[in-house]
Amino acid sequence: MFSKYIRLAAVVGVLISFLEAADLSAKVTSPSTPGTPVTAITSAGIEPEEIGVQDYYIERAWMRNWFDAFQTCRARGMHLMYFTSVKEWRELDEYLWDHNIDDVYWTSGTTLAQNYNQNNSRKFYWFSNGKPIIHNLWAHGEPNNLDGNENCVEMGYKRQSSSAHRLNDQSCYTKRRYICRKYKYIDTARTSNAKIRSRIKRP
Ligand SMILES: [Ca+2]
Repeated sequence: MFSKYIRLAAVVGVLISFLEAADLSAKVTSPSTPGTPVTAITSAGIEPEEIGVQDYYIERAWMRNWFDAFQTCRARGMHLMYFTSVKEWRELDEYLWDHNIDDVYWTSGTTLAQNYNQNNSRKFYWFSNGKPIIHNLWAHGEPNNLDGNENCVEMGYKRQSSSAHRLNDQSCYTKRRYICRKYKYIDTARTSNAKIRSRIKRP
């Protein structure tokens, strides 16, 4: 009689072991979500700063490669930095110095979509608005395509007390801080020049 119970217990034990093994196997072989889970980047807590007549977000903490910086700005409803005039560049340049937050920042300038591997015909564009970089904002001796690998545009690499944050071509995988630009509609017919001037910081 007892041997019958012992055999029954043994069978139950084997069955439990089998189920545990099957469960473990299921955990190991269950399909995982492709890619690495990431925390969504949102505009929450992001406060753009008004500089001149534009709004910018100046990243003070995180450093990212150019692609990551571009994507992060878009995720926040903004665009990686671009300039439409020398005046815009100068206003931002002065703001960074005046607020002691100057660093090296990614802009959306790039030659990746052009003949970037041909040094004698390299053309740079603002990737955020598709316009060519026509203003001479380059630092002295730049763009120099060092090691044939500098296809993205940063500002501030050779910064000095004057003409601080000029442009430099840099490897797109270098990690930098970055500046996002928030599209701001300006009704020029309604906004007087006096009002614009009053909002532009003067040294
Ligand atoms: Ca360079």
